Formats: sequence, structure tokens, C-alpha cells
Amino acid sequence: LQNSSNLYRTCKSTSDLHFSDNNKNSVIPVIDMLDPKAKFLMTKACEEFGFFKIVNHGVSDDTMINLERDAVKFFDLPQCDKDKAGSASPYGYGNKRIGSNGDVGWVEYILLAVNDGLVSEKSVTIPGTPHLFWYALNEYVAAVRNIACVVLEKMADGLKIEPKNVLSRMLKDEKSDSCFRVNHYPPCTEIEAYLKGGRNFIGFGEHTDPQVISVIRSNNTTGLQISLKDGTWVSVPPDEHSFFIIVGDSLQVLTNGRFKSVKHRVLANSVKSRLSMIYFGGPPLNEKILPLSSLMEEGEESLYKEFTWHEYKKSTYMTKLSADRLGLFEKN
Ligand code: GA4
Repeated sequence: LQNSSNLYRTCKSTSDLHFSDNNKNSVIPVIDMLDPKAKFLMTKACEEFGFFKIVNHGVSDDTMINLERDAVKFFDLPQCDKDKAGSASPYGYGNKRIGSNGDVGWVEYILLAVNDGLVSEKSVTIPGTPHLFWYALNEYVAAVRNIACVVLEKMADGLKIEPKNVLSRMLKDEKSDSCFRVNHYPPCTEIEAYLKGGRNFIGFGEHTDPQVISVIRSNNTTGLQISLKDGTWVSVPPDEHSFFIIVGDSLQVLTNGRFKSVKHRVLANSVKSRLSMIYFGGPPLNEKILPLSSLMEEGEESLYKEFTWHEYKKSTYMTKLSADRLGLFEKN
């Protein structure tokens, strides 16, 4: 599945974007943040894939590595210590169970609320002397929130809409309802039996992200896959120095379907641990999620019913991971 070169070949011809530099066969667009054309390449990538990788983003390796080191230390703790961190409902430490509707995966994680740009220490209890962990978390989250805002401003520019902060202001708002997740996928010893049966062993099941935008960074272990428009899954070559941008459901609605929220999943790995950290940039709870008026052409109608982020979030948490959440809000 991961190395289907035919699949890559067919997909490559669909776009003239640049492709992943460390894997010439990958379809994943790579965008240099310093490239003057970045804004147009981003809109193109969002329309075609809902996903792209950014390089030359200006965040230091130290900011990433410091958090990774502390996260590895946390996940290395004995299970009983991790369990004391407080079970994920939804914030806290979670093991195998994802959400509250029966989804499971070969993953353990910490899910944290981000309030006014700061990670909420109420979300989880880190054992020992966690000051450095909190420091590393906040430094990292500040950096990726900034990246998310810069990317959203370039997208607005690429879409030729005003004001330029029409999207980024939702994340900068002190009431922005954002969150942060650190996922640990331990090597999976049961994987061989599954692969023999022709099935994938799931780390994190397929889903779209409900928020506006997500920024993901992982260590150098494979696993992340995105679904193309035709439903084929492609593996994302890992790159610990870069960030990957994910278009969320809310951004799909804000652009009246021009940008696609991307279905993605993580497959378990039999040998190496995968560690990923994801910032989910969400709007304030009372924000109306509806197509941006400056983007609508004359006579164009919204494809979606009107709803607030709070309404969408509430509905999201009642669904299974793989549900077509946005479907419920589409106009017939
Ligand atoms: C997917 C994106 C984020 O990780 C998340 C997830 C949330 C959770 O883990 O509690 C959800 C999932 C996510 C969407 C459907 C519901 C809620 C698990 C689940 C089955 C934190 C989010 O905001 O939505």
C-alpha cells in the first residue's frame, strides 16, 4: 500500500505544484514560505489536496526537539503514572480510546485545551516536576499558532480576499477555541498478523479535522496517510524539520467548498515509535461558520446551513471518528 508507485505516477500529473523534496515520487505539495508565489501555491494545494508541507517556516529545531524530548519522557513513564495524568474526556491522557463513541487505535496521547494562546494546565496533570514540559509546550504552541496565522493570511491573499486577517483573526482571538495534541504510536507487535490478513493496523482512524486549520509535525517515523479526491490513500513521507498543514471542515465551509478538508489517518508501524504533535486552530465558540462574503461570487449561494463553531463542535463530539460530519450541515 505504502509504495504503490503506479498510484503516485497517476496522481502526479494532476497538478503542477512542487512535490515532496525528500521523496521525489510523493504527490504531497511542498511550499517554501519564502517563495513569493507561496500564497497561490497554497490555494492550489488546498483546492487539490487540502494538505501541504511547508519549509523555510522559521521555527527552530530546538523548539521542536525540546517538546519532543519531554513528550518521549512522559510516554516512557510507567502506565500507572500516566493514568494519574487524568483521563481524556476530552482533555487529558488517553490510551487506545479516541473520543467517547467507541473508536480505538494503537495510540496513546495527551489532548490539551489552548486558551488565549496558552496551553491549559488544567487539562492534564504531568507527574514529577513538569515546569520544563509546560515551558516547552507553550513555546511550541506559540510558534505553531503563529505559523497557522501566517499561512491563513497567505491563503486569504491567494484567494484575493480582504481583510487579510479575515481567517487568522479567529485563531488570534482571545476566545479562540483551539487545542493541542501529542500522539505516541508505540511499535505495534501484533501488526504482522493483520497485514497477513490483508488489513491495515490502525494507529488513528480516518477522519477530517473539524477546526479551521491544523499544523502537524512528527518525528521521522512513517504512518500518516491522506486520502486523495478519488479515495486512494497516499503515505506522507515524514520530515521532522517541516510542518504539514491540514485544511479543516470549518475552512471548507468558510471557502464555500473551494478548499477541501482532507481525510487522513495513521497506520501503526511494527518497528519504530511515531510521535506527532498537532495544533488545531479553532474559532471562538460563538463564531458563525459561513462562507466569507468577500469570496462569494454574484448569485453564489452557501452550500451549507448556517451554524456556529459551538454547534458544529457539539455535533462533532457526538459522532464516530470516520463520520461525514459536514454532511449533516450541507444544504440539500
Ligand atoms: C479529530 C481532530 C482532533 O484530534 C480532535 C478529535 C476529537 C477527540 O479526540 O476527542 C474527536 C475527533 C477529533 C472528531 C470526532 C470526535 C471528536 C474524537 C471523536 C471521535 C481533538 C477534534 O477536535 O476532533
